[in-house]
Amino acid sequence: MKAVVCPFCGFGCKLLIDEKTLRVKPYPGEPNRGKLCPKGLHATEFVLSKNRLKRPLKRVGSAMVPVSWGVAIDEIAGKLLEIRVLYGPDAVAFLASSKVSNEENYLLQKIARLFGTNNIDNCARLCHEASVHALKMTVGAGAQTNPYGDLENFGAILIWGYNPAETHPVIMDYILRAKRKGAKIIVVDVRETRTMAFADYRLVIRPGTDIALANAMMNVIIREEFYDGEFVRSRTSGFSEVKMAVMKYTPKYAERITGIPAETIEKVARIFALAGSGAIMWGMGLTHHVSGVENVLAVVDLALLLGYIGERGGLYPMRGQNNVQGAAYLGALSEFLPGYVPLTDERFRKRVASLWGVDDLPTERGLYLTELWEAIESGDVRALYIMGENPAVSEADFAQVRKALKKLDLLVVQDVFPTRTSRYAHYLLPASAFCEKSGSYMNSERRIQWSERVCEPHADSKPDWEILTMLGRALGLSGFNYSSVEEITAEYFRLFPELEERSVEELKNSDGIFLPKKRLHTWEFATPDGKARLMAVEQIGPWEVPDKDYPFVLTTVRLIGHYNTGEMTLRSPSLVKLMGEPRALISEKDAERLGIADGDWVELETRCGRIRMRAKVGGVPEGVIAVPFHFKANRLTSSALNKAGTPEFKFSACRVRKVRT
Ligand SMILES: Nc1nc2c(c(=O)[nH]1)N[C@H]1C(S)=C(S)[C@@H](COP(=O)(O)OP(=O)(O)OC[C@H]3O[C@@H](n4cnc5c(=O)[nH]c(N)nc54)[C@H](O)[C@@H]3O)O[C@H]1N2
Ligand SMILES: Nc1nc2c(c(=O)[nH]1)N[C@H]1C(S)=C(S)[C@@H](COP(=O)(O)OP(=O)(O)OC[C@H]3O[C@@H](n4cnc5c(=O)[nH]c(N)nc54)[C@H](O)[C@@H]3O)O[C@H]1N2
Ligand code: SF4
Ligand SMILES: [Mo]
Repeated sequence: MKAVVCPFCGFGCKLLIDEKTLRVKPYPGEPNRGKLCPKGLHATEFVLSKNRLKRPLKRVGSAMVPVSWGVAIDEIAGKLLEIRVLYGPDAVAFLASSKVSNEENYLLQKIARLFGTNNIDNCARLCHEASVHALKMTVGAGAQTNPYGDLENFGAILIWGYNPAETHPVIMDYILRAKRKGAKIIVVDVRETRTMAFADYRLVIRPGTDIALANAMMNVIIREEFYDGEFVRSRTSGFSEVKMAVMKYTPKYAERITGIPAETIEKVARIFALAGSGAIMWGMGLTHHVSGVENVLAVVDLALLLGYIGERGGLYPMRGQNNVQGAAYLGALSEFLPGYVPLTDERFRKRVASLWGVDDLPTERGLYLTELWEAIESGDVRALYIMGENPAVSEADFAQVRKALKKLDLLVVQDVFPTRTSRYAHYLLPASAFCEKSGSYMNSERRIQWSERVCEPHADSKPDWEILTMLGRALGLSGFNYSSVEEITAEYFRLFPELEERSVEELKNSDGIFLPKKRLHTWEFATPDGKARLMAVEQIGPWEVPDKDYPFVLTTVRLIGHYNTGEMTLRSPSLVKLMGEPRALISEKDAERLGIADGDWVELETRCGRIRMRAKVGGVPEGVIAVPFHFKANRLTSSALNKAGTPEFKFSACRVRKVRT
């Protein structure tokens, strides 16, 4: 049996995989403590799929023909260098992957920066980047503050725009243990989620009105003097601005905006404040809005007012993909160096440069993943190298993305499968799957875990780090002589003072290492003055509001057995069987008015496009339609971005009609 990090969600379970049968059992130790969800249990099925990419392919006319690794890598490097000569390094962009290891993300961002550009990003941009920005502004570090285990010690858990019963099922075990010990569970969502079934208080809120609710809770907490005065005085700044800002958000005022009764707001504010300790866990219901950064600021303010930090509480922006935290920490973001260090931090930048054998690195922020498509349209970006991302499905308004992908002079896709994105590729490179390689991954609680290799790479595929080592060498970059993944691990350990004394062996023989440490901000915040900054925010509306032509609010959600763009889970027979056909949720009242019965086909249309699927009646309030995102939802969503560059996936004006098909 080998211990392997689950290739799906950011909770970061470990799987025990049998080398001969590839059967999966749960790892008994931390963090999953003998538990797995259906995706983890069936994680090796996609590895055995007949659809796997077998060898490098190159476009010749409309066909993809096999080529050797040597030819593929040399030609790709040659074209990248040619584009750099003609248009400069910023005409090339790289997308790293939250699905691959720390080492592999580290290598791709190293290639990008040594090549001369900060155009390196990953799907964190589509996900929790708003949380990263808000946390940087307030507490100084853009990550979850406490380990999962702390949840069991808190008096209340506020779960906001987050549905872990489907998206991080194993963390429900921690949440339910906390509940058994007496913690009050409060859930805020725009619909009745599976998670709500376990809650003591269920708040169904109007989409996009979360700031009004958070401000109203703070209004009650300040008015009734339930906040932690000592903590606010000694460890934060900005209290008077927040106090002023929330004054007008009385529960009555917030009721009109959020649809939640004033008495409920009051009650929940008191329960959360009087619990004495508490966690706020949040997900895409907060970040996927044009107000994403401000939404997160509002809930962080709420926690800070109560002093819910350190032993007394935690901020849990629950990370999505199995290595999204690692990809970001290792520098695969266009505005940060490794460790979320700003590009303008000259001392650190020069230190990284000297480790890589050069004088300096580019300092100007690169393009966000979500800004690429316009830059391709305008001719500013000519080449795109994508490792393990599927933007032709995962990006908002994907018709625009697909149009842009067609315009590229060079598109390289490195994936385990042919994908919707790889249809536009000039070169398609077969990557080995998670259990065919070893390396380290970082989960949502910032625990770095080692993942062992279980079996040989499929056909002529190669682990991503090997492909990138070849690419780095072909580009003539210095220091790309790695002959084992451990050499790369040891190199990235040198970037972080907390890891300098730790060894790869120690990582391999433990339940993981927390970076920078288990619990953040217990005594001091990571800000320049050591204090947290409370940031007053006002309710902000969506980019487009429903009107008479598009009267519904469309939101997009996740289902337990489907994963993101479906490339992996739709190739797992057990999961496909478990899940059945996707449905669009519509309320009983709306369905009745439009003559829609359970299972009828409906057409959903927004200003971006239209799709057809079967309807499921119930589970959402009047005026809201919820569609699983894993299929074609992004034909509908708008590409309006928030301050962190994340699209408004959770709010589009939409119309619905019954159709015959
Ligand atoms: N099974 C499964 N698990 C996954 C994934 C998957 O695809 N499938 N993906 C992984 C990834 S990448 C991520 S980022 C995480 C995401 O995990 P979650 O954040 O839990 O996922 P979502 O279902 O996208 O959104 C959460 C909730 O936000 C609610 N919501 C929508 N709009 C609003 C709003 O305006 N306000 C509030 N308060 N709530 C709102 C939705 O109804 C939904 O229940 O899951 C990870 N785990
Ligand atoms: N409407 C709507 N859109 C959304 C969201 C939403 O809630 N609603 N959520 C957004 C969020 S939170 C996210 S994170 C994004 C996710 O967006 P993506 O990251 O684009 O989606 P994935 O399906 O996770 O794509 C991962 C790809 O990596 C490949 N892969 C897997 N393992 C490996 C490997 O070892 N090596 C290589 N090279 N490739 C590998 C898979 O085959 C797949 O093609 O989607 C976003 N889009
Ligand atoms: S909870 Fe997440 S990490 Fe654990 S088995 Fe399920 S998908 Fe994998
Ligand atoms: Mo995500």
